[in-house]
Amino acid sequence: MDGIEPVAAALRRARGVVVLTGAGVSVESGLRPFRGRDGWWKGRDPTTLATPEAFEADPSLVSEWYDARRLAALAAAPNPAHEAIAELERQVVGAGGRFLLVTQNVDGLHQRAGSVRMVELHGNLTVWRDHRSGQRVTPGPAPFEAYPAPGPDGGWLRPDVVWFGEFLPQAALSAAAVAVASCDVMLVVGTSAVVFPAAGLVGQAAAAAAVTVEVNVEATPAAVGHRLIGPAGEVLPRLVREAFKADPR
Ligand code: BV8
Repeated sequence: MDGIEPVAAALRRARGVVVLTGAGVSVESGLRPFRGRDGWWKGRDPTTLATPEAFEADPSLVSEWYDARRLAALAAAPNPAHEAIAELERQVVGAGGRFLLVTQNVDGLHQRAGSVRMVELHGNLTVWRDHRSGQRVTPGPAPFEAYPAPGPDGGWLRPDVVWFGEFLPQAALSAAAVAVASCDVMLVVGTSAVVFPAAGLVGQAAAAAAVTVEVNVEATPAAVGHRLIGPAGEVLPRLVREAFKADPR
């Protein structure tokens, strides 16, 4: 693949690496992307469902959609892209460098692949909360018996994710901004780069003179210095092998 060597060399030299991921990194695990027809569910566009207004208007439909995604995530397995990112973390940290994975994904697959130094900007599907009290619960592996499911404090259960118009968890966003401000390389993997403030991190990395690299099956609006076009499950293992001559587990 053309262009992989300069990126591998930059990773080898890097003292600080940030990886920003989106739904595309989980496509090869069989999970749907968020945008495009592949992401639609029962004829509905996800961007019209991932809002507090949609939940208030139709709590049954929105919670059924999220429960289907929760069960799909639990049934899915990390793919070579997730594993390569976990290996990259081990290589960078093992060489005394700083590493942070910043994911927009809510499926928990990065953690299951072994990523440790990471933040979830948009929450996590496997945790739900009472929409009135905020009391969190972790539902079992079976589907909810009713939609919306009753919460522990009399409200409806909603997924513990960040909907459009809701604020991101401040600690996660701050950790991401700090890591980006001092990174040498930022990989932008499997994201359409249109959702803020996550997408804004790419410009912040470029402003910090980092080498910015997109890994995607197509070019996106992300203003990066390098583009490695191809499925993340193929590109990332090759990139990590090339950079560290190590085989991701
Ligand atoms: C907020 C919930 C303060 C969980 C999601 C500044 C400018 C403009 C707009 C705004 C701004 N600030 C705030 C906004 C508004 C809004 C926003 O950004 N709107 C956009 C659409 C214009 N942002 C917010 O509301 C955020 N909150 O800022 O609070 C505030 C409050 C009130 C008023 C103003 C400000 C909250 C954002 C979070 C929203 N919640 N999801 C869930 O259901 O999952 S975001 C949603 O999009 C998903 O979580 C997803 O993570 C995220 C990004 O999508 P992607 O991950 O990129 O996925 P997508 O399908 O789009 O793309 C997949 C990519 O993978 C594609 O490029 C594809 O080519 C590629 N691909 C496919 N296969 C592969 C692959 N790549 C590699 N390998 C493959 N095999």
